[in-house]
Amino acid sequence: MSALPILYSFRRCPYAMRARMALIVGGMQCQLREVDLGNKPEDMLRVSPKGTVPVLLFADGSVLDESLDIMLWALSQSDIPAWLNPEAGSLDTMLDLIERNDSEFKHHLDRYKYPDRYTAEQADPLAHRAAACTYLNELEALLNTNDFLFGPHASLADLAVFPFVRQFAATDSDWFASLDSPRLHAWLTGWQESDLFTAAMHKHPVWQTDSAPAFLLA
Ligand SMILES: N[C@@H](CCC(=O)N[C@@H](CS)C(=O)NCC(=O)O)C(=O)O
Repeated sequence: MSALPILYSFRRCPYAMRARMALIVGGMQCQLREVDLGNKPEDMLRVSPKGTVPVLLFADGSVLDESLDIMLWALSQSDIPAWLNPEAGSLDTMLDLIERNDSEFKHHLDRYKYPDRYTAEQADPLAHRAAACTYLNELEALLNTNDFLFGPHASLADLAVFPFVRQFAATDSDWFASLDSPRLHAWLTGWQESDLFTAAMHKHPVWQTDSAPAFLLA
């Protein structure tokens, strides 16, 4: 068991969610350490001083502390359903869409969901909600041709983007349901109800140095 990688995670963090989903898809067993973001473990900060989750620490001491790097590593270990080689695109086109999720869409999502954190900018949450729809409309257009973002099967892009769309939708679920985006609604529901997401959202108590090991894969 000591050779297993250790994943420092936070259940409700969208970056950690997508890393956990990719690790599960890749069949990568890990020791899971649920982190209290208000009281981060020193063991985690020692290997990744920037203090964000997820962090994946390997037995040889190497570290991946960006969620996308963890996903790419996990899926490349066992890319059985070709999550990195979608039918309707390429790794590069997926990475472009993910990059825009992580910059443009996340920018608007944060200002829509947490306007109190951006009072200095005088952020108008509804203006940011409207701006975020440009990205969501692009997702809807992609989903018009296929059930998933880059083809008839799920891919890296679906996993990477879904937790952020979920967060956006939950900010005002009635308003989101009123959008004329039937393909996006179906895609989001499918992911929210998936066995993969259910497995990734398993609850673990906050890790303490004397906790018994917990594992990502049941
Ligand atoms: N670029 C990083 C971002 C990770 C990130 O920002 N995670 C948040 C939680 S959702 C975090 O750990 N924030 C630090 C804090 O709240 O102290 C990644 O993709 O892994």
